[in-house]
Amino acid sequence: MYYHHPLAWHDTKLFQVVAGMGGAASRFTQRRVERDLDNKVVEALRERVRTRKKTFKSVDSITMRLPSFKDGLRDIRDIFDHYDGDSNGTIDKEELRSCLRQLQVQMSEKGVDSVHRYCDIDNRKGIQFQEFVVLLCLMYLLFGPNVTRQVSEFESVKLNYVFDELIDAFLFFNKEGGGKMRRKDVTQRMNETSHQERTPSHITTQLFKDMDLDRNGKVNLKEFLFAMIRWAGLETDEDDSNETSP
Ligand SMILES: [Ca+2]
Ligand SMILES: [Ca+2]
Ligand SMILES: [Ca+2]
Repeated sequence: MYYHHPLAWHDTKLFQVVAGMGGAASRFTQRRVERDLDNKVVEALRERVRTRKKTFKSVDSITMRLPSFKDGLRDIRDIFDHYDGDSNGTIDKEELRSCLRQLQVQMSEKGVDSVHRYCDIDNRKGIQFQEFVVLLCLMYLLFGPNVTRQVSEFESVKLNYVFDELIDAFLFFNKEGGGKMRRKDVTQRMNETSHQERTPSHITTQLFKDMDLDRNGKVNLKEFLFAMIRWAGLETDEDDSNETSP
């Protein structure tokens, strides 16, 4: 037997296990945050399916709206710039906190952190402009039209209309509002309304891949919105197309 100095315990197996738990715990928290917000979104989507008339009848009718999405969403640039206090092109947690406070979204500190993490979709840390658009649209879905009050009344009406259409575009593919679009939903919807020939499967496959950012075989609303915003061509000066994943 030899004496173990307490400080030497960081060499032990147990220490490695305990230290490793930090990472596991944060991954666990991340998954829980993701799931909690996904569930809230699904609740709101289902409510919407129950209470609203359908907006879109075909994929074409959605595609045709892309230019007007772009036009409508441009106004968000001003909101983004306003809350990006240090003008570094990224909304950090502190900036998001003050943003949501001013948009009168009632949320705990933890809630804000969750939303910040949830909407950090790409590989650049923090919330960049396109992610901010997704974030506002989700807040609109969860907290109602007051979220856009910061812009002028006219712009706010316009913006809410665009958000409604974007969410309804998702519901075109996700009819029940279950929150998870699968590849077969895309294939099915793209072919049932097309007057032309079937869309080749490699195209629908690629389309789905472009949307399914975490590659889990399902596209949720935030992934869908992020894709729509990119397709609408809503980019910032410093954003360019090379940031999309290969
Ligand atoms: Ca900033
Ligand atoms: Ca980001
Ligand atoms: Ca996914």
